[in-house]
Amino acid sequence: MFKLYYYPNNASLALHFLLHHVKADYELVLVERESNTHKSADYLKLNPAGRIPTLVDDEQPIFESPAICIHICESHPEYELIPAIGDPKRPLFFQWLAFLNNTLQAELMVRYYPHRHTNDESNIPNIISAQDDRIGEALSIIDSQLDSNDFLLGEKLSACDYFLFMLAEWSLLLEKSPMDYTNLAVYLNRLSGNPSIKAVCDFEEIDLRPFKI
Ligand SMILES: N[C@@H](CCC(=O)N[C@@H](CS)C(=O)NCC(=O)O)C(=O)O
Repeated sequence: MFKLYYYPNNASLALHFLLHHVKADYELVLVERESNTHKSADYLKLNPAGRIPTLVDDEQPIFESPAICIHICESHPEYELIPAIGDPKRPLFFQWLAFLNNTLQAELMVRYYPHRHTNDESNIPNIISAQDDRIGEALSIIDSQLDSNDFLLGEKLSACDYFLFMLAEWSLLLEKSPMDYTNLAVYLNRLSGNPSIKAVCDFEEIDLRPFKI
């Protein structure tokens, strides 16, 4: 039995897609961000970083979304959302998951929370503009990968695609949205019809209309 500590459209979203996809036995626990519950003593016992998400598997809390992502996939290998040990695609799975979390997600965090990265308010517009360029570079790399691939790893859906969909959704507000990239637009439009994405976005009240082409 899994317990996912989540908040709508936060870094828990990709994991919510995965739990839905593998028909896991899971419970959702809403973390009240408005009242800073993620900084409460009880929550910090589960996740000392005070971030969302946390997954509790039986008694074991796990934090960091890529770690949780791999754990969910490996708990349900029959769904093949991660290539098996020995499959040449497995290192590529780790490569893309790391790129999504350590590069694209990290750059988005700076973009949306620029005040955490300067003590001088007047720097904020420069930080945002620099981040838009860096996010654009990451999206271009992904767009090229999708030039001849239906999914990030090739012809088959993996957990990386759910992770990317979450980050693309966060990026919709940028001046150059992911829907402005030729291959990404087709890919995201297709993913927006994925049954787990539809069900979870419906539940978390996330509008999928921007992904229509
Ligand atoms: N590296 C972490 C980052 C998680 C993260 O930054 N979550 C955001 C929500 S999207 C959060 O908890 N923000 C609250 C805060 O930074 O205080 C992960 O991928 O799990």
